[in-house]
Order: sequence, then structure tokens, then C-alpha cells
Amino acid sequence: MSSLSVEQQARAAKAYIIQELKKSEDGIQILDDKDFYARLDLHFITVFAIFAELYGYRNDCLDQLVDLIRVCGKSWQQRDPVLQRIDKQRESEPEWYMSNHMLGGVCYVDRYANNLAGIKQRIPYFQELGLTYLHLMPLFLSPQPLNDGGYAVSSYRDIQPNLGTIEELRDLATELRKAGISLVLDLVFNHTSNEHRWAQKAAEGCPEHSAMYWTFPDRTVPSAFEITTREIFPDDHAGSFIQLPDGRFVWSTFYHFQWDLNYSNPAVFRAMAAEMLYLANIGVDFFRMDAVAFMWKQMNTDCENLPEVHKLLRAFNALCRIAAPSVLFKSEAIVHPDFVVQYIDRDECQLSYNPLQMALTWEALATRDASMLSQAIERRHNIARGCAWVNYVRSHDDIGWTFSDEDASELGKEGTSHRKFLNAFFVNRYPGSFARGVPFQDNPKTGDCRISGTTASLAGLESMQDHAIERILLAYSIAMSTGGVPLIYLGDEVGQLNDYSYLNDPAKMDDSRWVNRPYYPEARYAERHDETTIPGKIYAGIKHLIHLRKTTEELAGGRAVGFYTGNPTILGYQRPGPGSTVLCLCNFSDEPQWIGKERFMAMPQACEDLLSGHKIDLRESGIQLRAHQFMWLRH
Ligand code: OTU
Repeated sequence: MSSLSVEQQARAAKAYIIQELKKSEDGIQILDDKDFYARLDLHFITVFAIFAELYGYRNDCLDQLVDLIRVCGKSWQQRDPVLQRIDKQRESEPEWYMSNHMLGGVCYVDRYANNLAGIKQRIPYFQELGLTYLHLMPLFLSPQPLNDGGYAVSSYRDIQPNLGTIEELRDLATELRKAGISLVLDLVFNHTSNEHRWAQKAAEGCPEHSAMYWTFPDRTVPSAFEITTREIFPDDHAGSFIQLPDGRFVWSTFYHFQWDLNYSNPAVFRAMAAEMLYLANIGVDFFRMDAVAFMWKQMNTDCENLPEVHKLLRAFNALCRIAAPSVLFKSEAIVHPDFVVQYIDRDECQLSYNPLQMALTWEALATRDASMLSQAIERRHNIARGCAWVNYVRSHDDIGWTFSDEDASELGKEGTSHRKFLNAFFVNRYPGSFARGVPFQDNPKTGDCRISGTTASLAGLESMQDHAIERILLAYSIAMSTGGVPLIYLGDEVGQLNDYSYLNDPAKMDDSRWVNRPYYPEARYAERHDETTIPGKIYAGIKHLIHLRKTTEELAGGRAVGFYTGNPTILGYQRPGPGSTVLCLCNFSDEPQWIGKERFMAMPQACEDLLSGHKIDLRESGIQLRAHQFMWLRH
């Protein structure tokens, strides 16, 4: 007998599922929905192929698949007609998030506005700023007081009581949508908190729930895994496992109260799919896929970025195409750039953080040398069609120096010593440093260290050094002009400084990232319209960038082309538009810098600097940029 192709197998499996669904009233209803059925037809093969590959060794594989499709069908039926209309609408404009009107903001609900009601009251401000995308940091039920800033989730269907209710979240999603703002929430896929119902049952010894996590009776297997895994939060515990009171061990990559889910068990996949679709129906537009790199474990590997992770993400993505088609994924893989790009695909994560550009922007500010950033834009910027970078200056997390050592060595920089220099520079242990950062997870065993701090404090505003405002604006000018979705950590636009009060809170003092998660800076916001103040100067500068971005067609999409300035302190890149191109130049030096006219001979005579509105003839005299000046030149 000849072998059956995946298509044939999928067709047969689908016939079986349909037959099973027809046995119940709700199953018949699901199959009656023409739209759903059409999308199931289109995407079932993806789900089937991956499911069979990952779980085919089990004899309940097909029945798990029946349940999964039933969950999808029910979820679609419960989806608000308003959301279903958006699903339809975005089908006809699939690259809507590539527009130059897109602008992201991110904040903690409690720290920025007390609660969900407070966030709703800030919508007019979000509109003033021009946001079209709002990422609310994790707001789900979590252990108190230790919860890793909400990344230890105890229930994906309940909001932390002091923040509000699920109904308020649903209402907020609607209000944001009316204001033209998409809602972004985290999908903390890799782990749950130890207080999640599944974890508690597992701790009680229930075999079914124990199998949802990586639990082991003794240290034999954990120790074998730890030969090749990396310590992620060494300040909290050594290795990748923690011990339970009953003596067993459970995988815990991050904090000891965050237990890694076991995706080699199809029940976990199915359970998390249901949680994802539940949240999608609240009105989430983008899921931020947290810590995706760690989702699959395999003995004798580092258990990061394994091929199975991509299969899982693709299967989850296909489920969204079937049951919540307008929902998109943003990958949070803060890893080596060779791996970051592997998550970016129309069928996997349509958006991704751009940690390389973020880190190298700071690297260039410290070294006053744009070579590494320039190389990254030239070599690593252009990604799969229809996919977008989320370009940011800093996040709620630390800054890790995730550049490629090979790339660095081409420019004469040795990775380990360069990282050492950067760490010293950003925690003000280097002569002449302007930065006031704080070390995070400083690991003397490996020499690994990362940097916490707000944009303003890292750029020199806290140490009251010259050029701090210029550095902040220079960094944001890059995020605003390199395409995709620029993301502002809210508070940065008024120059918010480090907050050291975390040192007085026992639940926070051991995690320096809290230094860059300050409370809403009331006084600074009050000064934002007064350009004689520091917050006012920064706000005006950022607003100007936003205005220009939204009115400059060339800045839509994501494609960038390098531009060799011949001066290592000046970064150059071009954003080609339909009829004209914008050439961006950024001077990282503390002194004026020059680009000779020979670099511009291939350009037309007249150029307009969009920032100043001045016409410039680059071929006549070349160009001089002031310290930290940037230009967006249309030609
Ligand atoms: C993410 O970050 C979140 O952004 C953090 O706030 C969480 O603590 C963590 O996951 C656990 O949920 O190690 O220091 O990509 O760099 O996922 C940040 C790999 C982190 C990690 C990243 C993780």
C-alpha cells in the first residue's frame, strides 16, 4: 500500500472529528457556522500536522484534537459580533499594523493609573500622545506579594482584585477600540504561578496535574537537564529546578513560584489554547507571547529556542486564525539575533520585539560609535514580508547585550570584554559615564549581567549631565523611524527617572528591574506643555517625532536600506517610500560631526530635513550635524 500524505491524513482526521462533533447538539451548531467551517478547512491541516508530530505517540492524540476543535468552535460562537466584524475587516487589510500611524505605549495598570478604571480615564491622554496600541502589563490574579510583576499567573480568567474585574477589562477594550487603540495583553505561556489551580493540584500529588508540569521524584533527571541549561534568575535559585515540600522537583526557569508548563503533554496544549481563546474574546488585538524561547525542553540541549517551540507557536497561531482571526502574536524572545528572527513569520509571530536595535542604540550612546548599530540595521533589520518589529528604547525588563559575537568581532570588538565594558558603563563604574543604571542578575559564576534603569536615568538626566535630553530624543528618533511599531514605555515621554523606593520593599528589593517601573509621574506630566521645563522639552521633542512619523509615508512598513556615512559616529539608514526616500542620520558624538559631500553625489540636489523643515543641498557642501543631532532627509 502506498503511504498517505499529510493532506490525506488530515482529511481523514477531519472526517473523524466531524463525525464525533455531530454526536452532540453543540457540535452540530459549531459545524453549521459557515464562516467557522471555511476557516477550519483552511487551517486544520496546520493544527493536525503539528499535533500529530508532537503528540502522535500517544493513543489519545485524535481525541485531544476533537476536544481542541470543539473548544475553538465554541469560542467562535461566543465571540462578540463586534469582534467578528473586526475579524472580517482586517481580513481585507491584513497589513494594517504596518501603517506609519501605529504607535505603541506600555504601562502597569496599578503603577500608572491605580486600576482599570484609572486607565480608562487616561484614554484622552493616550489620544493626545497618538497611541494606537496599548500594552497593559500582566493584570491577572497572581500570588501576593511576590508575583514577578504579574508574570506569575494564578488564573488567566481572573483579574487581580485591586485592579478591577474581567467585565471592566472587556469594557476597557471596547473604549480603547472606540479611541482607535488596540489592546495588547501578555500570554504567559511558559509557566503558571504555584498558586494556579493546576499547580496546587500538582503540589497535592494529583498525577493528572503533576503531568502538566515538569515534575520529578528525585534529582536524577533534573541534574541531567541542568548540565546544559542556563541559569536565568540565579539570584532566586541556582539551576532550573526547585524542590517541593514533598521532596519532588519541579521545573522553574524564572522565580521559584513560576512553574514551567509541560507542553509535551497535549492536555497542557489544549488547556492553554482554551485560556488563549477566552482572552481573545475579551477583545485583545495582540498577544505578547512571553518567554517563548523556553517552552520546550529536551535533554542534552540548552532547552531554549528548540524547533518544537516554533511548532507550538504555529499551532496556536492557526487556532487563532480559526477562532479569533484578527488576533496577532508578538514574540518576546530576548535572545541571540539568529534566534529572534526565527519566531517572525506570518504563520507564527507577526510582530517581534527588536532587542538587538534596542541594545545597540545604548551601545552606540556609550561608545559614541554607531558601527554595530549600523551593521545590525544593514544585516538584520529586514524581516519576513508582512511582519513588523516592535522598536523600543527600553522595556519593563533589564537590558541584555544580546548582540552576536561574530558580528562584533568583524568590527574589532570582542564580545565578552565589550559586554563587560557596557555593564560597567551603564552602572556608572566607568570613568566619565553619564548613565545611572543598576545591575540585574549579576552572576559572578558566569560573568553575566544585565542592566536596569529608565531611559532618562540611563541617558544622563539623573546625573544632570549635558546632552541627556538630546540622547533621549536621539534614541527615540531611531525607534520612531526604523519601521514597524514604535513602543514608548509610558513616562519616558516626560523624562521619568529611576525610582529607588523598591529597595525599601522586601517583595521588590531583590529585583532591580523595579527601579525602571516607577509610579505615574504626576508632576512631570503636569509640566509637559511647558517647554521651559525638562519634561516639557522632552515631551515636545517626542511629540514632534510622533507627528512627523504619522505624516511621513516613507516611514510606513519596515524596510530599511543602509547608508554608509564614512564617519563611524554617524549612523545612516534609509527608508524607501513609494515615490521618495527618507535618509536618517544620527550623530552619536558629543561633538559636531561632519559627512563630506562625496557621500551624497548620487542624491538629488534638493533635500528637505523633515525635522527642521529646511531645504538642504548635500552635494554642495556635505553636512554637519550638531552633537546628538538627527536628521530625516527626504529626497
Ligand atoms: C519575560 O522576560 C518578562 O518580560 C519578564 O518580566 C518576566 O520576569 C519573565 O519573562 C518571566 O515571565 O528573562 O529578564 O526571552 O529574557 O523572556 C527578562 C528570554 C526575562 C527572557 C525573557 C524574560
